[in-house]
Amino acid sequence: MTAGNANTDPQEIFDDKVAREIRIEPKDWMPDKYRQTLIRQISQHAHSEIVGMLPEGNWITRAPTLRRKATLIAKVQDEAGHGLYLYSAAETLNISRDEMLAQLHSGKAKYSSIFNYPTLTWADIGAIGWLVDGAAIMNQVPLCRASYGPYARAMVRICKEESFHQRQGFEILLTLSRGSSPQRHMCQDAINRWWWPSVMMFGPSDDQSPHSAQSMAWKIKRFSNDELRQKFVDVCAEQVKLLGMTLPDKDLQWNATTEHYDFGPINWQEFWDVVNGNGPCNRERLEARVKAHEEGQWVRDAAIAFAAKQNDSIRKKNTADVAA
Ligand code: BYC
Repeated sequence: MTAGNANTDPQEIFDDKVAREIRIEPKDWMPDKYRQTLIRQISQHAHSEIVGMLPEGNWITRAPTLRRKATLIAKVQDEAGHGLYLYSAAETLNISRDEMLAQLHSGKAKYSSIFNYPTLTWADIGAIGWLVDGAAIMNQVPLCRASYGPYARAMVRICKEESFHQRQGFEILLTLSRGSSPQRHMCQDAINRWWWPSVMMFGPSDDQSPHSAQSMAWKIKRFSNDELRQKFVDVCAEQVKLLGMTLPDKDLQWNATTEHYDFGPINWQEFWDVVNGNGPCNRERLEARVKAHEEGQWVRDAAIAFAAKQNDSIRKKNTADVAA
């Protein structure tokens, strides 16, 4: 596009903005498939944050010390906040929050596979922080540069908070790894159970990922699923040494040629079983979500009534001001 020769073709204006790294904003024209892709990804991301509160919430009453309890409550509360920023970002694409929640509750919309695994011991809270939040950071930092403005801006704060979450998880594991023999065993056992599901979080391999190519062309995604997965493996393979623990992969080995860690085959059958609703906790998670939504109806009603009352008193004050 050249100055003085204003382009009026909406598709060309959109393509030009994406090419020049100018953010797409809610009132800009965008291709319908771009809008739908963003609604799909952002709403699924929001659902993951909200469902992700459940496995951790399970440990708030059983956290071993007051400090651990306070930290875990703060982390779970952060995740509620992440869900809210993301639902708000998705709403700018012309979908209501009620519609998104209905899609989650009916099983139509996905949420991250990782939250369909159980949290069996306190060490699982450490493993979730280190591995699950670690994988989330790897995936989400590039999303701060996503082409859609509201999503990219929401991700900045989310990533800052995820970084705190990851450290609290690692610190829990570090404490256990320096503890008694049962504590060390619990630490290794949690790593063993959470490792492969965390590796799967990045989604199907690139040749099996139907959305990646288009999402990368639109600059929603900046790295492919496999690229991010490899970065994650490389980081964790080093960090696990600080814990004096191991990752449960006999094929994990530094490759001096590629300058990356090689790793063993991923059980994609397990991944798709979990994604398709047949993981260890899918049913339990969805039931808990629907129950919380139904039981929270009075809170939503009260909030709406309070907002209406406030609007009414502002309106009355404005009328009185005009009359005075
Ligand atoms: N689980 O073509 P693909 C968090 C689906 S929150 C379930 O590669 P795309 C945290 C995918 O949706 C973590 N489904 O898709 C929260 C698609 O199905 P549909 C969540 C998965 O979108 C609380 C199909 O497989 N993070 O970390 O290009 C506490 C084909 O996949 C998964 C985000 O949501 C999965 N793991 O790439 C602690 C980040 N993977 O929609 C931590 C934002 C793939 O066609 N999302 N599928 O029915 C993304 O970056 C991308 O959407 C993905 C998938 C990389 C996840």
